Amino acid sequence: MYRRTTLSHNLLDEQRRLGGSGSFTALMTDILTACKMVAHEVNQGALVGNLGVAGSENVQGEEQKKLDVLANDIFLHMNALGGNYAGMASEELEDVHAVKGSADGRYLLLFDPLDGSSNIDINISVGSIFSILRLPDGASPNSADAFLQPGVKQVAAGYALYGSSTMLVLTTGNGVHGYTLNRDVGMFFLTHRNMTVPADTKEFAINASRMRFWEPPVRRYVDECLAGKEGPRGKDFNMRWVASMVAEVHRILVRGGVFMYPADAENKAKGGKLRLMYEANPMAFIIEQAGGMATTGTQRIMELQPTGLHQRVPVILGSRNEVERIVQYHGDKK
Ligand code: AHM
Ligand code: MG
Repeated sequence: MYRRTTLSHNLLDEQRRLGGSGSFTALMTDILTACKMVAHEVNQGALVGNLGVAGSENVQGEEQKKLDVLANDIFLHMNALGGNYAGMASEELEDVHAVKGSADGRYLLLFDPLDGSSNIDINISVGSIFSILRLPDGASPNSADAFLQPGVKQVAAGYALYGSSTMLVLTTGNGVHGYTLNRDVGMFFLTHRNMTVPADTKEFAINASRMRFWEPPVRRYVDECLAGKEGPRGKDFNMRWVASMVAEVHRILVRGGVFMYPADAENKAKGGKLRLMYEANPMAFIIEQAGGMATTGTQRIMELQPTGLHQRVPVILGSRNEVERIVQYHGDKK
């Protein structure tokens, strides 16, 4: 371990390479601190009374867990301290959160402080997802309009995975690297350099309890996978569903696969299940930087023009050849 690079050093290298002022490095350091604090709270669990519901609902009408609220407070507080962000937006807040006293803040932070909330109480992996945008010239961080930029404009995106170990996976548009937290030292060390999604896979992830709502292209893809060696694909597939997008994306980055939360007959009116600005876009950026693909089925996720802070979109991402096949099935409409 002692010969490994730390995330802080890699950020400084990147700053030198880009000739930056240091504010990006500083804001990333604040995110790392927030993630370490959330990791600590998740890890403490029932010992400090962190499990269970908070007794409130978020803007999406979803029941908040105590750790959702705590993780949101940690993100808001830690990332405001450095004065690098002009504003923030969170899954847990209806409106944008302008950062007071940060007239010089040039960046916007969007985050899901604790994704996979249904897994909190059962000690299964959860994570934090974040996306960083520039504050457009002349825009006000008090208005959602400043945040409504397509995913291709992201400066950086990443997630923290609170699993059997805590990891931070990050892209600044120059590949994807993974870092593992040494809790005793309190630092993230580079453990996964240049993460790459294999183009082919024999593994897919979808919530199959929604099968009755699926549209024909998704149903066709899954049916063909399930038919195995005897079917048109000529090989057996395995299936996974953690119900934590961070864990699913991490698995795909490590060994390939496809993750789908498609639009279906039940969720179509809402646009899908997952949120574009702080779930789909950052994960799409990471997956594309690792050589994979991320689509709604008919459009590249990162090219969507957002219309709302909490907009939902269909998400199909992962191994390139499989995602291309699913896109083709959407074109065929069979
Ligand atoms: P959350 O942000 O409220 O936790 O919801 C997002 C999560 C994703 O992590 C996961 O892929 C999906 O919701 C699971 O959905 P389902 O409950 O249908 O299995
Ligand atoms: Mg979420």
